[in-house]
Amino acid sequence: MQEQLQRLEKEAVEKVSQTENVKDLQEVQVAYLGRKGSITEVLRGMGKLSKEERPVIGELANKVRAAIQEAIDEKKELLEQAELEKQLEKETIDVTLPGRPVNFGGTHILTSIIEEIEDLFIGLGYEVREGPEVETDYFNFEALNLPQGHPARDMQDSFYLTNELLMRTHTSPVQARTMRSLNGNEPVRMICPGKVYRRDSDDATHSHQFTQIEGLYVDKNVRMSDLKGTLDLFAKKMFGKDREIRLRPSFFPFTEPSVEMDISCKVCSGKGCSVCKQTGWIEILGAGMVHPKVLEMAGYDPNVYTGFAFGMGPDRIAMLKYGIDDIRRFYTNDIRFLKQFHEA
Ligand code: 2NL
Repeated sequence: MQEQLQRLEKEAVEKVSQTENVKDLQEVQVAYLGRKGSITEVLRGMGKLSKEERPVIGELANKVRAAIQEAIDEKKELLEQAELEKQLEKETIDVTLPGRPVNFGGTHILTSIIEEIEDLFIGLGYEVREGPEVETDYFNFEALNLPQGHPARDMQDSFYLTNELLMRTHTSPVQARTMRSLNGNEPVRMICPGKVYRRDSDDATHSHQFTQIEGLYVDKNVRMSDLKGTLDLFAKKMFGKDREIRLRPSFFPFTEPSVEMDISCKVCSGKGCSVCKQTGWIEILGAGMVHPKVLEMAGYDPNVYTGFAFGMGPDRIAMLKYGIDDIRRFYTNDIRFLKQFHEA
């Protein structure tokens, strides 16, 4: 039995030294020291030994076990060390490699235009206000003097969601809501930018969704000359101080009188060219004095309060400013187009 144990020790230590990974090592451990391992098997035969032999073999068995265990532990540490080194080598980072380029996003050109207009009017004491894109028929039309049956309310032109709800066709309802919330006894100076929706077929100059920015100034003694001065300042700041403006009579249901504003053509300085279609002037926005009915519906006494309003399309302004030929370019997200308006 003594010999058997010594042979097993030699055999086990030999096998341990031959293992190449932790898993094989564990198998050796089970094979010799486990509950059904060879050493355990030998010890089962101890019952047959004499009283004198038993402690001697018992001690030897313990030594053998300890020796095998020690060999396993040592080998395990070696293997683990080797595995760690292999992993570290695999994960080595070459800090001298050039970095991967990071793609930065940028502000959309329409957002830039809107922010430029906002900044200008904030400087004149206006507040920026936003409102819902899903509107009620009342605030989108009725409150703006577009009563039922008005041609602009045609189902053909708007995206109706229910009988009462539609995608707003302009940002004016934000202004109607704001006026309404002030109980008819506070002045209003506000601009409202945002997305608007029309049931149009998309082409180079039409999009079913585009942007609008409107302005509203309501107070006692607001006059047409205030509107003209404000628009002149806007045109010069936005398009250059050598620009002239001209107001032409026009019509909107929510203003009376109504005007359209042109700026003198920068390309030909008013002589006439293809950009201004030989007129020397380019149409920029619509405006007018707020219709007394609109003031009244919002809770303002039109005999005490007057106001002006204007509305323009940032899409059109960006197209004019940068010579963009197709409104759809703003919405089809070709990164090569959008990138042209980012700094560096
Ligand atoms: C255009 C013309 C305009 C307004 C918008 C307005 C709003 C209220 C009351 C009165 Cl709450 N008017 N907005 C007035 C005149 C013209 O927009 O051509 N937009 C692209």
